[in-house]
Amino acid sequence: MNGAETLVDTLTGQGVDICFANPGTSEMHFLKALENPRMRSVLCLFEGVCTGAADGYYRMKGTPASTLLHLGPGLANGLANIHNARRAASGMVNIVGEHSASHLKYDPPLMSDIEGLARPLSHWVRRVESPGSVAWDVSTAIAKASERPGKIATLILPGDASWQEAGAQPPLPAPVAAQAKAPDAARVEHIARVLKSGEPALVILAGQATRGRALELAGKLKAATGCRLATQFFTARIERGAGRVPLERIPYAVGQAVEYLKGFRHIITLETTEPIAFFSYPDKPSLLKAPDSGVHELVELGEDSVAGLEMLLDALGAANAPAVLQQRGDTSAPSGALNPASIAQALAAALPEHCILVDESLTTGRETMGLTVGAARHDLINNMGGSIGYATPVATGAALACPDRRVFCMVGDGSAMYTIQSLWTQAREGLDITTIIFANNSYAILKAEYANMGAGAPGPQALAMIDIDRPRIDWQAMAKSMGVPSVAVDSAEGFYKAMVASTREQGPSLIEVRL
Ligand SMILES: Cc1ncc(C[n+]2csc(CCOP(=O)(O)OP(=O)(O)O)c2C)c(N)n1
Repeated sequence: MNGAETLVDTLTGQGVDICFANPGTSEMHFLKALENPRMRSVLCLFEGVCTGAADGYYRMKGTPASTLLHLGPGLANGLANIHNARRAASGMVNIVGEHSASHLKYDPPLMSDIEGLARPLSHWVRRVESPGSVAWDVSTAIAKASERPGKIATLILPGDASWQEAGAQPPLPAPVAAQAKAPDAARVEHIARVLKSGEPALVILAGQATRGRALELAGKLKAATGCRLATQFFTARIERGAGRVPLERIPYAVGQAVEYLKGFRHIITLETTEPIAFFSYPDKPSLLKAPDSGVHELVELGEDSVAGLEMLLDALGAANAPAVLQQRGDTSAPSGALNPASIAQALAAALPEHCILVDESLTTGRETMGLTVGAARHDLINNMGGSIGYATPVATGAALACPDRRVFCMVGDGSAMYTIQSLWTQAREGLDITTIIFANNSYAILKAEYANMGAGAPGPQALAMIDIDRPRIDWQAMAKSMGVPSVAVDSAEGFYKAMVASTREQGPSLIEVRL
């Protein structure tokens, strides 16, 4: 086997069996190696789609995908969604093609400092020095990406290391399942005392704590102590809906968040920090809690939330408390004008059991997603890094991770334009994804932020940088050009019906919601 074949063989041998790829000349041997039947190769027409898809795949599967990126510029195109993935603690293995060492000395056009581009957003970067080390190198990359929390591992693969015979490889270390350690017992005892005090406490959950057994245990904690349970405004993945433990959401707007938090004497965190503002503003605080409330870290990022909550419930003698569960909410179909509330109501009515909801709706969904908490059970995914253009790639990766579940991708028209090529991959792979474009022809959030920053009312030049209505984007033509059927709606009942209709057909579809 040559180096590229050894690399792909090692990836699949260690469970990394999907590659989101955008290849170039330096990756032709890698492409040949992708003939390996154990590897699913998915072509993406922009590298930001590759890296965002790897993020979505990890969020749902919990194991890293690989990407194939073309030298420094290909990696650079993928960096914004690597940033979002890193912030979401998603692991991924990036394979970045490179010229052979013998060619680099001539300073060819595509030469760049790949390590320099990769390092700020990767936890681990290595250049393959010879085909003889490729299996070792990629298995180290996989181990790094699989750590808990997940890590960004970037492996640079020069052409000659790809095409030369790899020969015998050193024996690989046995893969070690990532183990999160339990939090410190003294910390848990302290928090038990805080909760026993009866003073108002807010428990903020993130990471692994917003799903599965940890979420159930949090529901018991609430029942036993009367504490409230919340998430930050953005969370990597939440299991929610009727029958699950409901989590409140700390508001996005600084004033609302300060108001929400002011009554809590104690803030207890699991895999997150105390709430902070998304941006700094001239006259608003960065830290959102009341100055006299205490912050107590129960579980650090990378520690085991299940163990931490079990220890805490034991310390409180509350292991057998029943969890507080969400009741089915109002899931009647709405009618009338489209607005954030009627849109959320339509979602609550139409979301099918077990679906996945990727949210990049910005102003359209910001205040109203609470209305969907009593919908059928679903997973909700948010953007953790604030770099827009994450949703359609993440939806693509989530659909590949969970082929039996429909994915709904709510995305503002401005955000959608960053990575709209995802639709093409969705059509090609036949993925069950409903993309919902909120077409307000504007970067609406920036209008509010203009005022929040104290800049007053935007003048015509500023507005021209915020409105995206000239020319108007033709979403249905866009979808058609990439092989995705679409419908446009301008009423709440029309949106609801389109949502339901999309679940009856296989493959991707797009709903343009005209606002
Ligand atoms: C990579 C990147 N570029 C620019 C921004 C700044 N930004 C934040 S929101 C936004 C516009 C979003 O518009 P849209 O998705 O249509 O949502 P709306 O605000 O209209 O609800 C922009 C440009 C960003 N967050 N990330």
